[in-house]
Formats: sequence, structure tokens, C-alpha cells
Amino acid sequence: MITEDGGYHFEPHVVRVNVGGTVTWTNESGSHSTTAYHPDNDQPQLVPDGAASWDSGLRSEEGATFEHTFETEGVYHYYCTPHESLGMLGSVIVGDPDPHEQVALEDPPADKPETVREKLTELNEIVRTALGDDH
Ligand SMILES: [Cu+2]
Repeated sequence: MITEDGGYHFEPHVVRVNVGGTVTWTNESGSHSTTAYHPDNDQPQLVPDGAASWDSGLRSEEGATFEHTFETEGVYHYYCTPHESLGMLGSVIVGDPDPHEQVALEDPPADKPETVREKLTELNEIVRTALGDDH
């Protein structure tokens, strides 16, 4: 599900899996990572409480893949290390979480650049719609 075709983005921006499901990212071109917004990656927490972190590291080979298995229900935001400021962010929905209890869906962190905050707002709208939360 990665990446760069004319722009820097994850495709699709939002994916949904069951609890215990695995997401596989494939690098189409360029050099990218998939990295959780998790304190373990020195980032604000935009994943469920107690969720496992992940960080693929930079992947430069075409066709390189990275997998992560999601054991904790909830909404996860992640980014590409070199292209975060270009808005290369994505989201994973695991299971059928309550949108009102998701750390990831709160207001984007104030100390992030505007491009990142805008992208998080956009992702949150897609996620809320997917979860049937219309207000
Ligand atoms: Cu990238």
C-alpha cells in the first residue's frame, strides 16, 4: 500500500483491518518509511493506549515490504520519516473502535507544522466517516 506516484503519499490513505490483522506496505519508488506516531519513536501518541509501536526504517528498494500486525483495537496515525512535513501520513483503523475514545482523533498536536496538522485533520475526517460518526 505505499507510496510515491507523482506525490508523496500512502495509498490508500486509510486502511481498515480486523483486530489481529496485518498491514503490508510496499515501496513503489523513492525512499520512505512507515513509522507510528508513538512515544517509542519520539513522537506524540496518535495510537491507542497500550498499542505496540512500529518503525520500518528507511526503505529504498522498489518492492521492499514491511508488515505490522495490529493486536489493539483503535485508530492509528503514522508517517514517513523523511516526508512527514510534506504531509506523507496515513491511518489504520483496527476493528470497530468508538470514535469518541480515540487519542488519534483529538485535535492534532499544536507543535506540528501546519502541513502535518492539516493532513491529520483530513485523515480524522475520513476515519470518522468510516466509523459512522457524522458530527
Ligand atoms: Cu516518504
